Amino acid sequence: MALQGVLRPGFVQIRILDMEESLVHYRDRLGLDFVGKSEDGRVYLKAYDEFDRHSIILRETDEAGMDVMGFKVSDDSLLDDYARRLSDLGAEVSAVEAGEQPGVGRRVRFLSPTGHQFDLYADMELSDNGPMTENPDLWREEPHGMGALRFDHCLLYGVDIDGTAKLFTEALDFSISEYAAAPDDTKIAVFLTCSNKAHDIALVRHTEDAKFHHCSFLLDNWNDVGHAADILTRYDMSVDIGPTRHGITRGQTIYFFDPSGNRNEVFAGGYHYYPDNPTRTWTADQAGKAIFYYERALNDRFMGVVT
Ligand code: M3P
Ligand code: FE
Repeated sequence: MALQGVLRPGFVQIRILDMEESLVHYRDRLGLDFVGKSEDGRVYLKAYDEFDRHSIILRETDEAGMDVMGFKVSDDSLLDDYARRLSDLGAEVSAVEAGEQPGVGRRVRFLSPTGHQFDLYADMELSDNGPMTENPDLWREEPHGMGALRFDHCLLYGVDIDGTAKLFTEALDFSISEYAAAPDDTKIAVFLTCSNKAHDIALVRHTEDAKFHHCSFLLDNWNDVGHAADILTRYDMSVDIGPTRHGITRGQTIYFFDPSGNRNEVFAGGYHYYPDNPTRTWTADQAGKAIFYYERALNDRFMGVVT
């Protein structure tokens, strides 16, 4: 196996204001499967094409946003090495005990300079409702709602995006696939990958730390992005922008809000990244095209509304 180390975003724990309406949104509209509820009230969901037990965790509280984003690592023996590399670079590192989330092993937690919490973990139980493995059909149960295949990435906002990007590149071996910079070379947005995907996490410079811009789910194709748009209108859901396309990453996309005001994205496509690829760059005067390739203009709500 060539792909080792940090494999992919594995989970995100999202703060929501009302569990019942959030379940309608994430289960019935996005099309995730309900996995279970823990004693503390958190609800666990997964997308139909994911093998692991869960990927989305909803925690009911009085303020929307993201608690923590978890990355799955190929082997438990790597966790202590990552913890040391992160703390050598000045990150605050702590341990989360096995079982804090049902079916999940020990986690290494770190706080980034932009004020976001991230976890690294190597072990999560397999779902008994994951993709078939023997003579596999396309799916065990036909996809419902928007038909989200998997949790794909998050975009996070904060002040010191260079500091957070440095942790991901120097301690966790991510690559910068693409970035946008101001005329003085200050980075405005950084797209980072640990895989063959155009991005696994993205950061945008912002005046406030610890902000959540969106979590994103993969769809199969452009027609499914259109189907997602049909669902958004049918159920009178709050749309941000789209269907459209990104210049950065080239994904075909639509953005909308969950009932608590957290932004979600569903997308299809995007290029394949290899670690020997040169970094793609965008200048600030082309930021409109970079973000919305068809509109070629930014939208204040997209840039300004975060949880
Ligand atoms: C994406 C994506 C910026 C760009 C967002 C791009 C700067 O969400 O999935 O490619 O907000
Ligand atoms: Fe995105």
